[in-house]
Amino acid sequence: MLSQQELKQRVAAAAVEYVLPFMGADVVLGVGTGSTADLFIDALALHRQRFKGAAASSERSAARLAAHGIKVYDLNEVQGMPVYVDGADEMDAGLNMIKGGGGALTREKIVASVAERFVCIADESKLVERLGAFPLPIEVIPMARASVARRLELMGGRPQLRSGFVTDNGCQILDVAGLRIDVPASMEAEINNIPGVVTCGLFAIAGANVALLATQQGVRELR
Ligand code: ABF
Repeated sequence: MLSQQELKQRVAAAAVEYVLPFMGADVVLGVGTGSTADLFIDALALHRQRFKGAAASSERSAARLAAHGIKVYDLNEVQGMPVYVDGADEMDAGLNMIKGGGGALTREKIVASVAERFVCIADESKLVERLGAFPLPIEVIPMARASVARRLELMGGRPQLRSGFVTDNGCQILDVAGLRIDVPASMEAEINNIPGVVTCGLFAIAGANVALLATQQGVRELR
């Protein structure tokens, strides 16, 4: 029986294999945030001579990349990337995701938006029938925290401030339990429109293009 850590290690290695053909001297790779993304960064480092550098979705990932000698680019210096590799907190069969457990959802969504394809790497525990068991992270402008929370309660949610946490962008996060997410893209659009919301942790309007899922029987590729 493989542990969750071993499953994450296997999917991180599989992600490097997946990315190899996209590498090149002028290629910048998009890199996500989280414990699985950390293992991907560690595995990617062995191939750092094969690509130009990386754009990171958090200061945490930027530091890890730099520590491996991988050049980290400001996204403003990057016109395009063939691939963005990142984890998720939940994913459904349509490759819609809930992300943001690590608090990096805004930069994750930004960097992902610049890449041609989003490769989600996860262990099998992340695949769910319907999104929402994991409280939905929403990054908010601090002055709008209470007003956004009231709107989310009207939607059936139970918002909780992630206490003592400030994002890389100087904002705060509401973790919202209890939302009934029947159509992820519709709810993402609705929440995006609440004044004061910076980023909704639903990645459905633009979900993953490919998912590599580590299972006890090996790594599955979902499209
Ligand atoms: C990141 O991956 C975050 O959005 C999310 O919180 C995190 C969870 O993945 P892991 O289980 O790998 O830490 O993209």
